[in-house]
Order: sequence, then structure tokens, then C-alpha cells
Amino acid sequence: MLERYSTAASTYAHWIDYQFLLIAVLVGFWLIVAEAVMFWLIFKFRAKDGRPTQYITGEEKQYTKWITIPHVLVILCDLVIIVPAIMVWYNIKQVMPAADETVRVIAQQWAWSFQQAGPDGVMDTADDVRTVGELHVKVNSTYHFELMSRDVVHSFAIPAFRLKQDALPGRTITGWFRPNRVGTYDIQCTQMCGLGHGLMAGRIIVETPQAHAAWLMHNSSPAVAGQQAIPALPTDASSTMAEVRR
Ligand SMILES: [Cu+2]
Repeated sequence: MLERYSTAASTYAHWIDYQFLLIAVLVGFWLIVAEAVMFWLIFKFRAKDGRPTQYITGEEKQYTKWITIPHVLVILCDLVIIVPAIMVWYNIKQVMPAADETVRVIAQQWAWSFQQAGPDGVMDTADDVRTVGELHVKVNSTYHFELMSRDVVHSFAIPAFRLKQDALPGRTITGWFRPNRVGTYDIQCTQMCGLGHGLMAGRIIVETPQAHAAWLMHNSSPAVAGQQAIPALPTDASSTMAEVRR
């Protein structure tokens, strides 16, 4: 239902949407009830000729129930909101499903850079693909991200995924997402990070596995793409290097 009003492109987007819907419906219902009662009371007890003003201290039993009953109802409604909110938080931020892929996300004033494994599927090898401002991912794959900052506090946000995570200099923060809809979506920085903050936009392109494999192959270093591994040094060569070091 909410899909009509905002695009949801990750597996946990609807968990967050339903949490917002729950809050909106519960709070909205009580807002309407409270306003209706207030206007009814204003109308019922409006000034009338010949009717003296009542002075109500609120200490009598028949009046205190007007405070205690709504108070208990508010606490019950809080529980109805807080319990699913904790479950959503736990499932998104505390649980890490096994990764199919890993991407490194580096924030800096004022750009996003990304690093992911090339066709060999191993990070930190010569065929890694590095991009700026544009992250290509595969649909229906669970991604772990390693988020870092080169300078100040930034925040990595993909509204269509309902993903938002602060990036702190000196720390690597891990999280996850699983895109489930092919398309191009915004990446934003959502922490005021300096003069160019408003320009710090990027995009994430969710592709089919075939399109993603083709993109990886095309953007990986042509010299190393297709090589299985960097060959080990032959024994005599390493001994020669050891001799040189001596
Ligand atoms: Cu920023």
C-alpha cells in the first residue's frame, strides 16, 4: 500500500514503513479523539448567562479518572509501538545475515567512493573495481558494507532502501542491505558535513546478475581481469630477493 507513495527497493524497507504506519495510525487516532473531546468540552461548558463559573481542583475521585485512564492508555499504546520498533531495530542493526557480497564505502568531503571485488570475487586484489559517486550492486544479493570516513562525520543514506548509517572517522562500521528491485536510486549524505554537503550525492544502480557481471568485467582492470590469482614468486626469485635485502 505504501509502495504507491515511496519506492521501496530493499528487503527491510517495508519493516520500517509498517513501523511508521503503526505510529501514524495510533497517534493519529488519539489525536482526533483528543481534539474532538476538547472541542466538545469547550462547546458544552461555554459561558452562559446565569451560570456561575465552577472551580475544579481535580483532586476528587470522579475527576482524577480523567487523568489516570488516558495515562494508562498512552502507556499501553507506547508498548504497542516500542515492542515492534525494538524488533525492527534488532533485525536490521543487530543481526547480520550472511553476505553474498561486500562493498567498501568511503565518505569524504564531498563525495562517496566505493570499492568492490572484481570478477575474481575477492576484495583487495588487483582486479577490484573502484568507483566514485556510483555504486553498482546485484539484485537479490545480501551485501555487507564497510563504511568509513576520511575526514568528518558523514551519514550514508539510501532512502529507497530505508538505510541510514553514520560514518565516523577512525572507525569501520559494518551493516547490510539486500536490494530486491532493479533500478537507480539516490545515495545521500544526511549529516551536515561542511560547505559542500548539499552536493554530496551519489546513486546506486541495482542490476540483474548478468548485467552486474558484465559491468564488473568491463570496469575491472583489463590487465588483470580474467586472471585467477596473482602467481606466487618462484622459489629462486624469492631467494634472490632475500639476498638483495641482506
Ligand atoms: Cu557528508
